[in-house]
Amino acid sequence: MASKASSGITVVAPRGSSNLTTSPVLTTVPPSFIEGLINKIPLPRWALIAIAVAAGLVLLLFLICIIKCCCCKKKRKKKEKLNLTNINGASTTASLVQPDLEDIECGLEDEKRGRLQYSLEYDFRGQELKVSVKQAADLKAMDSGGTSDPYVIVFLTSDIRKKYETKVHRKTLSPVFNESFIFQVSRAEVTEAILVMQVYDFNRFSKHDIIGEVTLPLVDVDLQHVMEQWLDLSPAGKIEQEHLGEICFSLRYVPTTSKLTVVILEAKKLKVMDADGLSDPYVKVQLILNKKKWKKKKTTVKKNTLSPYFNEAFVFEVPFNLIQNVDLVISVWDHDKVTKDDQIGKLFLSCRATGNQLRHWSDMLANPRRPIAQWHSLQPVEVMDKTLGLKTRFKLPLPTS
Ligand SMILES: [Ca+2]
Ligand SMILES: [Ca+2]
Repeated sequence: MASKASSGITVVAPRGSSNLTTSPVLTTVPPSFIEGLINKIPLPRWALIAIAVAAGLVLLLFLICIIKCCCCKKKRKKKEKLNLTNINGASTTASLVQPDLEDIECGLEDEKRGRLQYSLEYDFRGQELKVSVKQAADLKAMDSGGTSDPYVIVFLTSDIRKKYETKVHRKTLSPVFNESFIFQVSRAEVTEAILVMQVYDFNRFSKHDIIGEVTLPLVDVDLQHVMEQWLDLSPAGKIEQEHLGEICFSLRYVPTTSKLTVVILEAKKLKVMDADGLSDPYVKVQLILNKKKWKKKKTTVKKNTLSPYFNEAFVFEVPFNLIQNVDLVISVWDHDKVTKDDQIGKLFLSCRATGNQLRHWSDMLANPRRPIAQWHSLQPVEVMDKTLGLKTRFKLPLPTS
């Protein structure tokens, strides 16, 4: 006679059988806990196995999904961008803290660098050379997106410290600049000078790449006439540049609380200032209001290094009505035990700054409450002081800060 067990498995118990040991129902051995549980479920065993396999697959898919989502989030964070309008009304694009993916070099070596159109005009009476950067075409793509963010640096070898910079044109290989720059240069000097126009690719968080340059010895140019022409860019590196180092810091401004926070993060490739081939750098953070020194703070000294890591934050109170008139001056110094400390280089950010510095300042103002980090190249001290209109040797009376 067949009796149906609760598990749905039919067992046969021979009626009247006295020999219990040969009974097919081995009830003397108690089933394990899991076995008991399985027996309680009113489904056939194959169905249970199928369900278990399906559940395992679902779990595996779920895990794969979680891992994939995590990776995507990281990528998205890197690519996160904000379209801003800077204070001049020109549209700039900035990503915060994380580097632009487009700014990662694509690393392809291509012979063609592109061409540059410019014009020259020398005013013999005023002893002024007017250089107009017109446009560029077929520029080499420096970013992984197949584009570049070009701008042009213009200088004369007679005074390589006096440099002009055009605006950055984002994501284009044929930018139209139409910007003119005036160099005060005497007749005697002009024939010995070489005009250098370097086309760079802007990168927010890494070094700007040089796309190519045009070098033009002015002795070969007939300055009696206005000249306009296209020239192919050649590989850069002919003109030696003074390298003072680079510095990375973040800026954050909260208009409602009037707090300007400057975090000095790190510096690299600093100029060697000491006989041992190293320097002892520290950073001064200074605010200038209406060309007068206003507030000043400095980091600790990092001994014997050319790539110091600071990560030191400074908070200044700057009311919103004054932020347009303030210059933020960042200077890197070398500490010396016996002699006076030397300045390695400096730069300033404000509404009257240019190029990279103006961009960082505008991005800060366009993104209240957000810290925005960026690398900057240090500039020669004398040039910056001249631009700021500050006296280098004589200290102005300091207003109490
Ligand atoms: Ca770029
Ligand atoms: Ca030193």
